[in-house]
Amino acid sequence: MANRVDHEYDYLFKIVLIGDSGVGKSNILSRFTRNEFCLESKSTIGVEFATRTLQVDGKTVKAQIWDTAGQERYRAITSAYYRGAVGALLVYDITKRQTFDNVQRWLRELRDHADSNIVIMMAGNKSDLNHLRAVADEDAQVLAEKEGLSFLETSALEALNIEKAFQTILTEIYHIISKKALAAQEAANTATVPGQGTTINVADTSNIKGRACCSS
Ligand SMILES: Nc1nc2c(ncn2[C@@H]2O[C@H](COP(=O)(O)OP(=O)(O)OP(=O)(O)O)[C@@H](O)[C@H]2O)c(=O)[nH]1
Ligand SMILES: [Mg+2]
Repeated sequence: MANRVDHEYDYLFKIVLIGDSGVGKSNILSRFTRNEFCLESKSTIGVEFATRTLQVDGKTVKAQIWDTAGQERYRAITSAYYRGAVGALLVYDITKRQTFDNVQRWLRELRDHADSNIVIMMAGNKSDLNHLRAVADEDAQVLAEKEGLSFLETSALEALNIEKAFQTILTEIYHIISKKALAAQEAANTATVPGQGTTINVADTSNIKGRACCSS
């Protein structure tokens, strides 16, 4: 319809994929957005993004997921990549210890470039390769707890926990956003002097609906 003005979604959330080269970021993205997996995928060059719309707590949420190369020399300008992101999926490969050791480096990068309220989920990918495991599930649990991250082991190949990882991030973001809107509404209500004039609701959540949502 030409004159249709309403959006097809209630919220648009930008999520970034980060982690070392080869951990499976691009395959996690293609599994989640197109239900595709490629055994011989090439390293990402520059930035790509894909979207998927899904239901979160009864709201229609469009997830816009950004993907770039883990390798420094192929990466796009960092600040632009993180700008406006409200969630991050930090991926390591359970068969490569180095990619787990580098999680701290990626957390530092998030701290330097992303919003301080960004929701972070750590994903130990390639859980189908359990026989080649180099990172114990418990080690990751400990790190996740210490750093205050959510954590799941995933397999893009077997489509294991991919949905759950994104659902968890999106739900957490949505809860933060709706709590903020509620707090703003309460503040606006208490600021009104009783019996004088009309209460104007300045916390109308329609302001954030259908727009890239920034958590600041
Ligand atoms: N067994 C297994 N292999 C996987 C899985 N996910 C990705 N791979 C493989 O790991 C390799 C690298 O995957 P990519 O998705 O290209 O990795 P990436 O993190 O995007 O790498 P860069 O773009 O270089 O940063 C490919 O050969 C994939 O087929 C998984 O869950 N299980
Ligand atoms: Mg890639």
